[in-house]
Amino acid sequence: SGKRLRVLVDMDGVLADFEGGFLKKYRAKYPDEPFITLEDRRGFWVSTQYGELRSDLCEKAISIWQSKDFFIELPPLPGGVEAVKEMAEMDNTDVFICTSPIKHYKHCPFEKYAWVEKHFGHDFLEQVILTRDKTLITGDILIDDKPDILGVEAKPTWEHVLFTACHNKHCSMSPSQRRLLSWSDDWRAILDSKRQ
Ligand code: UMP
Repeated sequence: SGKRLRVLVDMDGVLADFEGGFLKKYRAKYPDEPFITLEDRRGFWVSTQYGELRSDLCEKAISIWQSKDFFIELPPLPGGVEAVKEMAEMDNTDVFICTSPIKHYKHCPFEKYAWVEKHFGHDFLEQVILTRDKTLITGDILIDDKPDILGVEAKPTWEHVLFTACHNKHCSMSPSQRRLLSWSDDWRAILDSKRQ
């Protein structure tokens, strides 16, 4: 009690189904090329694993998320939008969507704002943080599916709660690190544990 809780929520792989959206559009554009099922995904970087499958598939994978309408058409992950809306309505709680745009900026940053407007409404654009370095952003919790979140700040203020995704479910973790298995998992208990 006393102090407000600041929750940072990642977008791709946490609120928006980047992996599912990628695989569907990759298979539609390259029906005769090999692909990696979600069950076989390992490592955060899709492009790296496709490049290991066959070197030219790295750039074919990248072409998918650089295309117009990729980010805006990502389906929401189950329960995510509802959970963030509920969080935002909680007393003494500030929620921000904290997401890293790709450097091919023609469509991605625009479509990330458009996705938030589509699923949360125009007013929620106030809560969007686009940054390539999440260690610079202060908060109590960062819910993110990327196992290693690094940047110029060696000691970020937030506790990283790893959101389980197809690419990280086999990752070993330090005993102190916590996971959120899905939006059906007890995210309210994780927030409450930080309120003291
Ligand atoms: N991304 C890549 N290459 C990949 C996988 C994802 O560039 O192989 C992009 C998509 C997102 C960003 O814009 O990286 C990940 O952002 P965060 O989930 O870390 O916010």
